[in-house]
Amino acid sequence: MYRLLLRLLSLGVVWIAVARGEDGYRLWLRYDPVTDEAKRREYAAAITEIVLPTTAPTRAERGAMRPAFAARDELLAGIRDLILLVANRDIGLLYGAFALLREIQLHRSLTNMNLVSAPRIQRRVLNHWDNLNRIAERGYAGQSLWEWFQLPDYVNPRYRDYARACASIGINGAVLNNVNADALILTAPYLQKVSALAGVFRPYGVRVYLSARFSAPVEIGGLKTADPLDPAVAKWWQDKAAEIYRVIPDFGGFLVKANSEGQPGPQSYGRTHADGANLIADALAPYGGIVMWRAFVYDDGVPDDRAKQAYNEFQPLDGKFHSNVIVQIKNGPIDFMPREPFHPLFGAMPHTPLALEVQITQEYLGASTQLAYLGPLFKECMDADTFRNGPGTTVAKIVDGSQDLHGISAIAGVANIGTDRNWCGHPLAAANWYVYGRLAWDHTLGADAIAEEWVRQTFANDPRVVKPVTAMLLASREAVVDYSMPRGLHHIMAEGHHYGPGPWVDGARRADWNSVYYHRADAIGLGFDRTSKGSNALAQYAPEVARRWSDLATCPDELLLWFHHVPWDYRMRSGATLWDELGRHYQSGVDAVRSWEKTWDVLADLIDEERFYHVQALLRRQERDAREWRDACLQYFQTFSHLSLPAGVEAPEHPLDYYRAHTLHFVPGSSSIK
Ligand code: BDP
Repeated sequence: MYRLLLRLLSLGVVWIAVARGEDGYRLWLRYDPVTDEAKRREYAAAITEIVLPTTAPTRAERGAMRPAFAARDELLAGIRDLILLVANRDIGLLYGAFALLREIQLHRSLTNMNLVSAPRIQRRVLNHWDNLNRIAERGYAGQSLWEWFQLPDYVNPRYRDYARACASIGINGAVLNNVNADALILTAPYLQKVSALAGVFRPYGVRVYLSARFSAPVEIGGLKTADPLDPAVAKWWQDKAAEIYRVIPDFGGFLVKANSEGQPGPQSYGRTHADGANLIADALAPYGGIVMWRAFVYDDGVPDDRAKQAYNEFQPLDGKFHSNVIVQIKNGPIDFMPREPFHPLFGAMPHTPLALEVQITQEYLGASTQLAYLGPLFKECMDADTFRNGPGTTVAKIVDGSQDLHGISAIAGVANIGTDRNWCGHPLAAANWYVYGRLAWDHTLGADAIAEEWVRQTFANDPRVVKPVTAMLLASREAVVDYSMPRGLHHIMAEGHHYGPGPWVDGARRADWNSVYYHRADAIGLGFDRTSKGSNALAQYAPEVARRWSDLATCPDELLLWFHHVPWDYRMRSGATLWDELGRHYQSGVDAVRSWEKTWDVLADLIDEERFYHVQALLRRQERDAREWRDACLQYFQTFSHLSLPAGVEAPEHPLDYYRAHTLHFVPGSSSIK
């Protein structure tokens, strides 16, 4: 049986704790010396010896070892007190080692420890929206980590630290390039570069995947067509797969964005998404690779509610995908808004494995300039009940495969990582990378417990730090919703870069790129009617869900304006009118940020100077940004409601015209040159 006591050193897990400034580089893996004397003694007693695996597990033992790892404090043969780390695969030992290190960093007792754990979702993947020119689309933490020009000659040691951080929270896959893909990544020189990265990641159990451009056979293959039913096209993908697996034997597969926002796809040839996905999946099948085919589509030609379009295109294809295709669906039906209802496709494709895609990078939640801990957002979707097979058919159960027992399961998080020294830009934004990984491993964990874990490991175990910082994290997502898009409002941000308010946006080329399309403010009220009297998007949900959300009396307040066009004087559950309640939410979002500024200031002596100052400055900026959202949106909506600002809402700093004219330049994450 594989047994070991802290094979950590041989796995290269332990970072030597060198005294240096706290610049955030070490993330949650700081491994600072334990200073508490009693704890030191206990750990020293527990961790004394390294026992390497000697014999392979017997079949019976393997059968008993379903979990990825187990760590136990045990009296072995009555002689020695040992911590045993047991796993059914080598990588499980690494996961177990990291779990043990987490326990130590959290200052938990190792006596009588009995940790047993297994991932619920098989493929726990980061999606890097990184372009080959190193601009990361919607990336707010510097450039792309991948130095394509220098690879494969120079392999930056940072890649290893990236892989370690991923492995420490169970992430086991990385799509290296943007979903708006450049076919160049599939050419031989780039595959050499990808292979070098794969070589660094391999010991950490992180497999590489690539975004494939559907028209690659034309662009780099010299074919006249990329028609999925053309035999020459099929042959091209087969040859390409063979070439890839020659250099990257454990290649994970392809992620494909097709017929969406101008990307090529099978529909360009009159074929379906299934035809396209199956073509590529068949090429990968002999090697065990998979295709993650995105359902993020909305068609300019169909004058229907954008929230309905993915369902319209994909639901009829249920059961038509080959077994190594997984359909990757964003958490909500529009686009990573601060709050969305769960995507209706999760409850509508029982014969197809479905992956959940969440956005770790904060495209619509203040980029890496504002604090927004996304654990509660991820959990909201995972725990949502689709009612597909009666109550309890949650999105998480569909995604982890326990509901339908598909062969593959996957989850994808759009990464927020870049070349910034602290990896994620905002010193508190790495919490989102962390919570994504932890929930991908086990979605039953609480967003609150994970936030606390992260704070303890990233800052300190001192309760004077842990309590207030955890509380800030936990309140942050809702505060961002409040000051930007409360009560179900969505897609009212500035155009292009998406930073800050833009409820007035109405000149974009496509109707559904305009804010006015989504909020529908008029003299009567506010909100998008998606009931049977409106777009009827609600019909895409199970009857239990549709009934609840269709009825104003049972629709949750926080989704009200997503599903209903509501009069300004409508009485909300609170007793306030819609207009007054809207005002209160905008104000309370601002107030929340102000309260964090105070909380943070108290921590001056408890947090290192570098990170203290950085967060302090960003909170100041966030307060200003929150006020801008409030003042811009309320004054804009006031032009429809003709009501005075609700009591308790501060007077705006500037008139509406000021905000409409306020232009930001060079916003990170945006490819625009202005
Ligand atoms: C939107 C982003 C855009 C992405 C697109 C996608 O604005 O940059 O390309 O999603 O997910 O949120 O494909």
